[in-house]
Amino acid sequence: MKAVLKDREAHAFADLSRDQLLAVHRCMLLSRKLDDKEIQLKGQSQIFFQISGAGHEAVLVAAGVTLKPAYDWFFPYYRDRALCLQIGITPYEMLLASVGAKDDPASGGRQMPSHWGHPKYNVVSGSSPTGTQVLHAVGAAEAGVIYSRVPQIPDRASRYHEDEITYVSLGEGATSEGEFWEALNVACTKHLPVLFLIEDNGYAISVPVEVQTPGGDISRLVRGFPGLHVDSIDGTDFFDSLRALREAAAYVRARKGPALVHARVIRPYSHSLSDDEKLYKPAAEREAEARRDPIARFSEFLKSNSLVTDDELAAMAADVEREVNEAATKALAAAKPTKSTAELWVYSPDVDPTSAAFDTPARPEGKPDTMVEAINRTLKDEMTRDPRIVVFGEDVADASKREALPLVKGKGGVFKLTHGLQRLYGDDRVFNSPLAEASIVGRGVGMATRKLKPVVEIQFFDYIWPAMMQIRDEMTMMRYRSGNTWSCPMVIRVPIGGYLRGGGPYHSQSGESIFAHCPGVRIAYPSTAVDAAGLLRTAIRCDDPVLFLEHKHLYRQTYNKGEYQGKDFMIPFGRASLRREGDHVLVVTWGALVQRSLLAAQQAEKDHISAAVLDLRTIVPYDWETIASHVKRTNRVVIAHEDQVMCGFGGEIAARIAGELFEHLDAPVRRVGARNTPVAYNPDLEEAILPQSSDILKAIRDTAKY
Ligand SMILES: Cc1ncc(C[n+]2csc(CCOP(=O)(O)OP(=O)(O)O)c2C)c(N)n1
Repeated sequence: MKAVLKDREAHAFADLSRDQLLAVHRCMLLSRKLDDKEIQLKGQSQIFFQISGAGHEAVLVAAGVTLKPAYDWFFPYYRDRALCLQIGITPYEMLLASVGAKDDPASGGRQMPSHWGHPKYNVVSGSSPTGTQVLHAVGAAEAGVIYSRVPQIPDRASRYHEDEITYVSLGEGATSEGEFWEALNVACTKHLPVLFLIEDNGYAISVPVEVQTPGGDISRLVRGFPGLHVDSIDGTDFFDSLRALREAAAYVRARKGPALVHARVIRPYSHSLSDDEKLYKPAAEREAEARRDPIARFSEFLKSNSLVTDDELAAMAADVEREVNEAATKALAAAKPTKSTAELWVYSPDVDPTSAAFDTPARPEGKPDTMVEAINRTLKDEMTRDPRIVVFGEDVADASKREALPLVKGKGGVFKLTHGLQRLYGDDRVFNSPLAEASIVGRGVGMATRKLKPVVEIQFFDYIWPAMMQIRDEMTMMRYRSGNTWSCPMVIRVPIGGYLRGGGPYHSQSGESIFAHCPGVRIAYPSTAVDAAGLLRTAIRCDDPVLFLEHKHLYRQTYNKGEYQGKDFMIPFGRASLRREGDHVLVVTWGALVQRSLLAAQQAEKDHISAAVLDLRTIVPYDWETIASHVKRTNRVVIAHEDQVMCGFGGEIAARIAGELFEHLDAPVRRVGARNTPVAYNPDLEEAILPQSSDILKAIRDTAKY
């Protein structure tokens, strides 16, 4: 049959053959029927969650037709079923996710269905927080640019394409998240090849767009972003969508900058099965939406242009139905993950940072370094060794203005830890970020999924909180939720802690226990220059995300200086260091409390109490075996940390000692830590709030009395 395209927009796309147009229709139908099938299965309790892509199909198939799977990169949100079908994910694979099957390629039964992921097509695992994915997309796009600019990366040719696009989608509601604006900020500042698709169905659950967005029109708001190509379309119209996406993609492929397509769509199936839109959407509005149904519109187009008959459409629907039913039957019978596999993929199954491979010999080089010098040297040596390492954060570069660099000494971080890195490794690998912590971590996640090795800096622990969502819900969970198909090994270096005499509530915080509560991250907390170098190298070379906590007060002390132990010196994680021998009491400690514990132990000696001091060095994992072996010997234990006693990490250790070593205890486990207040500015108040040597000494004496 010859296509007779009467429709004005359709004329512009006569390059699509009849077969291609029918395939577009079939894909939309398949997407809708899969939603219907899932709804049925959920009603039968055969699956456990459903969220539909109904009403979004036209713009998504247009995106799928435009973009290139396994070439471009995809960060789709949960409505993007039609896109994922179009780029190659099969109905069976989708339904494997619905039933939580072992071989679900998106997650192995870890993540809800419709949270797409498929390594074969460069579809990076999605999470559920609205909007986090936009920063990953920016990082992934940046990774492509970095691969194109850093010729030292040996296998870079296989890792990027000169004209690749990173696609990311989100609802109009999610554009209210700060992360969306952080992403646009970076994408436009760096002219990154990102294609943002905003699927505006008018509601975020029950909240209408006018309440969400000033003027109710997101594309109007973003038109002022320099270099951003913006288009606003009816996303229920396949041809308008295809035109807009092709133009946007051409703009991005030509490296003119990022693009944003704002597509107005409909949402006929309520937000999810837990929502009933009749509660807040009047019947007339629902009827008006129904008239814009993209599938009905497209079949009308096909019929009115004599491209298909009613019988052919019915046959296509029956064929789709058959395909969906067959896939469902097969998926329902698929193997489920066994309970014994519940803990798989929290951490890398391939690289174990506690293993002997990370126990490399020390080869002392030169005079003692401070912790600052030790970290700086380690960063330099590792960046020389591995050109995939990129360093960014606030103020980490020497000077962002290239013309200034030869004229100045360089900043290199507010504490100078990254000084000289930009000069040595160039501004593609060492650069300042905007003042936006979520974007620092989120971009790192995106880069790491593409196998760069981000070593980012959060300027102060006190300001890590905007990045908490990215740390807790993204960085630490990427491997687990994707069934080990995606991972984001990266390092977040964070200056932490107080004792600054004037640091106040916002430059003195501790809080490692908060992150120890996030499965998937490793936490290192060195107290000496030598440990800082050895643990940082392990952090960089390991395959898991690492929070590397650097105590500001320890940066430039003389008591913890040490010789640089060479370019390959590593300390395995989970290996405590006995800083002082002792028979009567064991002090378990870390960070700035190590020195205070040593001083307390010296004092206790005068009372003939022999106290051992054990520096944990890493919090996750922590060295339980060594703690246990010393507790069995001393039968008395004090746990001393800078963080508040209330919910500090000492509580975890104390509970475990009480639970597993009760028979070996001759005294109650004592904890020493900060009072349950913020850290005050006035030095006397600070001293009263943070734990001092005298507090540890008192605990040692009290414990020794038993
Ligand atoms: C950070 C975060 N807050 C709240 C939620 C709960 N939630 C899930 S979807 C949703 C609405 C999203 O609306 P929109 O971005 O417009 O996308 P739509 O679902 O309408 O396609 C909300 C509030 C969430 N998942 N993540």
